[in-house]
Amino acid sequence: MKLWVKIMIKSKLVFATGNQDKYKEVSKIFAGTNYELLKVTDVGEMFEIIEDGDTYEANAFIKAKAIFDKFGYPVIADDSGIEVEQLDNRPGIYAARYAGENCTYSDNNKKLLSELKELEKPHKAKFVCCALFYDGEKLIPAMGELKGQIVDEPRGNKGFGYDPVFMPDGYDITCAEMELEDKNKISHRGRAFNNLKNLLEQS
Ligand code: ITT
Repeated sequence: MKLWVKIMIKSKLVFATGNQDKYKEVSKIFAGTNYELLKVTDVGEMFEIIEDGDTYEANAFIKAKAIFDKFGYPVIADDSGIEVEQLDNRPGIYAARYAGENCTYSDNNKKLLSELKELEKPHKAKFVCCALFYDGEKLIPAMGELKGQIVDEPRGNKGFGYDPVFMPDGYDITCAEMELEDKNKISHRGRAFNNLKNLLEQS
């Protein structure tokens, strides 16, 4: 009797990010697919990439192209941010360095809470993410959003960035109080990369 063994050859895909928290989230989404998700440091040395685009998609493409041009692997990248209605959608694409160069996540959260302190509640906000695939020829973007509000005090120690101050609509916990798998099911990044994964499977 012949034993047929199905060998699945995975395609390598480099995630063009220096953010290990994002890598953790997205590697869960690509687990069990035909893609082997690599870190930049698996193929070379990470270098500084100037994100000077004026949209999420433009910045995601800048990161993807920089890593593709340097290492030659097919790439995924994301650019994400948080938009607060009462702040005219700030910090938006500038979320990472909202409290200044070299600021910490905690500095950003403190600045955000202090800006909202005197304003009426709820402080409606949304996380936005553009995920994108690029292989030198094909460019596939996919968007995801998560609506919610900014709470008064940081809560929870899971996740990263603005997670401790963001409570999704329909929940009474912040994203930093959720397990990673649960955040991935509803988050801007989870939605964007699940959309992207489906588009890749169809392409
Ligand atoms: P890379 O550019 O290397 O991917 P980054 O952290 O600089 O990493 P962005 O330019 O996309 O990433 O900046 C997004 C910032 O928005 C990020 O640093 C966080 O402060 C915030 N952010 C994005 N997604 C978030 C999430 O899921 N939870 C909490 N904060 C998030």
